[in-house]
Amino acid sequence: MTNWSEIDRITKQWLKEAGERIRQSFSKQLQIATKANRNDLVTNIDQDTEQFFIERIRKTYPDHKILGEEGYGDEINGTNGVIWVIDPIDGTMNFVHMQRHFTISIGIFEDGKGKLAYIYDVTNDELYHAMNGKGAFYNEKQLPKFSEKLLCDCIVGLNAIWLTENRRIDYRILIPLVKSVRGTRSFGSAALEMAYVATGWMDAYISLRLSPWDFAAGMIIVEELGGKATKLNGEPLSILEKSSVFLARSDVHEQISEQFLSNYVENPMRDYRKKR
Ligand code: 2AM
Ligand code: CA
Ligand code: CA
Ligand code: CA
Repeated sequence: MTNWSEIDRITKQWLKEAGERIRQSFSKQLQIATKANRNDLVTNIDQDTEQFFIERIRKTYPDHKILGEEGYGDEINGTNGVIWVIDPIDGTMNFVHMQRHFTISIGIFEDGKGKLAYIYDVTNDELYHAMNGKGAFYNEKQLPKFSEKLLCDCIVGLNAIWLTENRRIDYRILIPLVKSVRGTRSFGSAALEMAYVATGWMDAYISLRLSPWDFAAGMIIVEELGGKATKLNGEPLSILEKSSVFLARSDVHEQISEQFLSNYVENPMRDYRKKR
């Protein structure tokens, strides 16, 4: 039997240690490279942080598998067993430009079911976390389950890029939504924005293209609170594929789906596993 409390304790310790290393790096010269395009950044700290976790997981839990953005983990072809889904720095552009508003995001799954989740705001030393069946927390404080809310009182996390011509969605689909809600926000770290939905600081988050390491932790935390995390067409998310992501308290999820997303069609995205 997997000892989740023990894994929870040790992961929190590792997060504090990795966070301290990252904060130390603020005073050092970064090595910055680009990936798919000139705005898609990666630094030596993204890579070091992923390796930091992978070394420790492999040593402590040799039978666990790891899916990490920077590719030092395992090739994952199915959801059997325990899988750690890790984004060592979510919001690399924020990390490079602002030294804030970025997180370490970790979701841990067993046979496809979300068990533990961590979104660690490194600069503020704040941890959003959840254990399946045991609740979701902001630092030590337990978060309340979601209550109902009117759409006109909602703040939605949404990147302005999805309101310009793009390959993933007819940008006109989201305009009426933007007009109907109280406001929109874009913080540049998908995981952090999902954490803000969990705390109730925002009410929904939409992205048209995320990878499993972007949404793994946020999905577990929001579902633990009775919220919904799906693709924009309502289909379930999978840690084996990239997709759109739509996460919200459940009544808001329902209202937005019915009123604004019925014309949305999801195009399958290139398998992230074939990119490496
Ligand atoms: P990242 O910083 O780990 O790459 C902001 O753009 C959010 O979208 C971040 O959470 C970022 O994660 C994520 N994202 C996913 N794919 C991206 C890409 N190709 N380029 C930039 N950001 C991406
Ligand atoms: Ca990245
Ligand atoms: Ca990310
Ligand atoms: Ca990242």
